[in-house]
Amino acid sequence: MAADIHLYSAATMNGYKPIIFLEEAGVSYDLTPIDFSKQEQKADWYLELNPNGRIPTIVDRGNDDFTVFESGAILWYLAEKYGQFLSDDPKPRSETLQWLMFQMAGIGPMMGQAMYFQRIAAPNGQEEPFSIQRYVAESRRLLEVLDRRLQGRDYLVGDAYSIADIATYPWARAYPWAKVSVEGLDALQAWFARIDGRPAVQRALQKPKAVPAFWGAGDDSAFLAENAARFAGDVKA
Ligand SMILES: N[C@@H](CCC(=O)N[C@@H](CS)C(=O)NCC(=O)O)C(=O)O
Repeated sequence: MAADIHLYSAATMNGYKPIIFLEEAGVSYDLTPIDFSKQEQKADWYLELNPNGRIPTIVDRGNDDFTVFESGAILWYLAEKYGQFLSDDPKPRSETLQWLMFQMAGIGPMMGQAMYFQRIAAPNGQEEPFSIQRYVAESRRLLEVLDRRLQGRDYLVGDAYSIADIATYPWARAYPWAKVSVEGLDALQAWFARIDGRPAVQRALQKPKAVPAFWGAGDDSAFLAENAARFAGDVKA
């Protein structure tokens, strides 16, 4: 029998989030990797599932093929479906959703732009120091907010690992890829180590493929070239 959840994803910060959830929850799922080099995320069949033409997306075969896009909404949906990683108690539930929104509206977009201007624009001949400075400084500020929140706490909402941690970890942990310093952010670094140590997270980060360069490991030159080439069309002549 097919698994309920059919996930369309790729090896990116947003793409890893539902994979981490599903590995942590220990439920079976089917994963279809979306190949950006073939622009599969813009294909008509995919746009029927995700009008934004981006990953990730889930289809819940166990719920009339109900489709969910936007990684934060996907985590929320999965948390409710499987009754995991989101408290039923109104206050911790609201706190979890607050930190989930903080990731979706802050950490993700800002670190994403820090990555874009340093890892994609610059190698394509568009060095923009003003943009780099803006997004790196804002990313660092947001990581300091996380660090303050994590002082005296194991996870973003008290002692319980939640969808707020699952959403935030891939972005914040990719600070080497975004070239944002975490120096002096001891509580944040301890939280990284705590989540790095979760076997489900390590399994998830191998799917659909491992990208050691995100986490500051391994030689990133091949990945950097491949990634920059994918966006070369963004550069105006
Ligand atoms: N807010 C969306 C962002 C999704 C997103 O930006 N996905 C990227 C990968 S991390 C993507 O699909 N990029 C391909 C493209 O832009 O065509 C979410 O959280 O799901």
